[in-house]
Amino acid sequence: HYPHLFEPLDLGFTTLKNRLVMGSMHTGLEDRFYNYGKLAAYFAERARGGVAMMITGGISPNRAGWLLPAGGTMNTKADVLNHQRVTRAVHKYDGKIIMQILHSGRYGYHPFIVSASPIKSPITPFKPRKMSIKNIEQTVEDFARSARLAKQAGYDGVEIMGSEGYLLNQFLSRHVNKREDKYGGDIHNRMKLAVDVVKAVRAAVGEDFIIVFRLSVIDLVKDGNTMEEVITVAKALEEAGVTIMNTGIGWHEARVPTIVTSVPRAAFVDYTAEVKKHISIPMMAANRINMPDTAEGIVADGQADLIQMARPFLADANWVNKAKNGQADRINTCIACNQACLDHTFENKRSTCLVNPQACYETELVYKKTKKPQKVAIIGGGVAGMSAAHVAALRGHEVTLFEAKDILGGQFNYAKVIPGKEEFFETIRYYINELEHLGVEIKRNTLVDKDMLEKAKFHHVIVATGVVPRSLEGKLEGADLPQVISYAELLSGEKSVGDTVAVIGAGGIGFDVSEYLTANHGQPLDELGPETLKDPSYRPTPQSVDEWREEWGVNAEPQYQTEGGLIKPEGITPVRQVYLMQRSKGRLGRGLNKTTGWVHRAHIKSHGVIQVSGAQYEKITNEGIWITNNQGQSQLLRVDSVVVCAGQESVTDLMPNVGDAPDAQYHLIGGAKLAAELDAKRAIREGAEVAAAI
Ligand code: FMN
Repeated sequence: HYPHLFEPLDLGFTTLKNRLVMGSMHTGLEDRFYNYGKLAAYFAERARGGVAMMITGGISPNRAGWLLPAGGTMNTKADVLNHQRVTRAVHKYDGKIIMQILHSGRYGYHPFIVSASPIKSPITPFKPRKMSIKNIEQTVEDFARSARLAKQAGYDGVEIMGSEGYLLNQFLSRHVNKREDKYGGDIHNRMKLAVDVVKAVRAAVGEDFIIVFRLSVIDLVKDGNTMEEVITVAKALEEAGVTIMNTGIGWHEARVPTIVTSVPRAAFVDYTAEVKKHISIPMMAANRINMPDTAEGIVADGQADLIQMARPFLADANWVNKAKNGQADRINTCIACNQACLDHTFENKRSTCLVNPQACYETELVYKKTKKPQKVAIIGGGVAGMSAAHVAALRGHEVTLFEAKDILGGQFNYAKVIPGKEEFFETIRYYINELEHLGVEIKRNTLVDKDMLEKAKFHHVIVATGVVPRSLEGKLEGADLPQVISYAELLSGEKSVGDTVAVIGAGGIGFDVSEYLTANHGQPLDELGPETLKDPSYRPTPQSVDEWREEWGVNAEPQYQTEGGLIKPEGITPVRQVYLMQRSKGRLGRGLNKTTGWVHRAHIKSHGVIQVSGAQYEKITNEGIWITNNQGQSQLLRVDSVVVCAGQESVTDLMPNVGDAPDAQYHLIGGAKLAAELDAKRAIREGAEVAAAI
């Protein structure tokens, strides 16, 4: 299986056992010394899963470079001892681990930040101080000292973070570097800091130590480098002593999405391949590579020598072993949702994974084999129920899963048909395969009633009956008209809409629906029909990389000569006119997640969605929908159809009433417990936690 991925890579002084590398992720665990045991367990689990090499989250070489105040460090003997716990744990499983040195420059979230020039970034509140020559020279030494200490701590190498708009990238590009000394001006001057850092690190660690450099192969910001400049830098870094060149994509402040789920798989590999042509050290591809077929194709085609995946290893610690054993269809695929990893980072919470709540909780959420197998009924085959069934069965319980409909996956079946969310298919596929493999008895088309549960004598009943969309019938005049439909009726292909549509409710689902209604890729669901959509093996087709680049204004030419690889986005002709409305005042989509919300807001803007906030709905008639607008005026929006996305209600019919004393123990999880805004992260975690505890 995947012969190119599993061919070892000889680095001269050492060998990587395969081509798969876990990319750097700051999880939050590395910032506190008392979490290093957990950090060690997290990495050990992935080393055991077969990955050749892992890169730690970014560790700053000095205080100015901290991302957050008091972030993880590698400055003292005590740091060395903490990090040794990590390296020893990894080496036990024949894995390699290298430490990333990341100086945040102007992206740091504290008042002592520095940069090439004193220009504030649009995404952080502090203005950096311009670095003096002495500062710069000291910083070079700090990188070297961190690397030397990393070697003492048992790391197999270091990665020098030179992309994503952090300090070295700030020097490399005219976007921030306005200096007129030897560190500013043409690319030879702008790359001096990066080159000096690599030379100093190489001198500090000797020849037999891996140095990876994470190079921005496409900046995606105004004044960013051209490919010619990127190649100049790559060659100089090779010369300075880099062992492996890694790919970085886009600055954090770029207004082009680089890692969210709507970015097609391997969307940036062409730029990596271009750099590879000009250097002779191994080159690593990165970003939105999440399945073995994609990874194998890249190496087989000679576009890269190594594949870095970051979030996919949060989703599945065993990714590599599964690929090796031909079990790709059992991989828990990263859906690039960011909801439990990167969003947590920005909320200052420990990272984990929406589809794998064990990630970064390896020592806390443990699925122990049970000594006393019990009969467990799980009612509801959405992700909450499937997660519970999976963990209960893994632990050796006798599990029956009941689903009222003929398809498992619940709300994920609606999510997967939203253009740009096709990856959600993979989660359903994963769970179905796992449940079958673990011998869970699955009863589809089975509406359970209380009587039946009592008779079947289960020890545990886990109620995961989910939600129904909230209807406005009886609450809003005209809500019972045939042109008024729920998002579920729309996304299941049961009902159609006309050319102008009002969407009531601008939460996550209102946004999703608006994107579906306006996107000019993807197949109309009413044409596909409910029968196709009921087939769990129906896999929607994602947008092509070319279309995606045109939409977001990314230069498709690998030797791009435009600044940062940007071009003017292609004008979009939306397929429908949509009004997206909310009752509350203020900007739409404020409640969307930090790292993905802006992409959704940009999408509806570019697709001409008219945003209406502060709307009071008066009535729906055959002419359209009457609202009282922000200014208190009554207004008719002429629309053919209305899609209601006004939240959902929990289904809890099966829970025993207070006072009843059923034989079985009952547990309520997921949307059935709390409908609010649909929350798959909580649903999957609750399923796992309940099943881990019975
Ligand atoms: N990249 C870095 O170079 N340094 C970091 O410290 C870092 N922290 C990250 C933290 C989280 C929670 C996530 C999700 C990503 C982080 N990244 C960091 C970016 C990843 O290395 C990677 O480029 C990105 O997740 C896209 O690749 P993927 O699709 O394989 O996940």
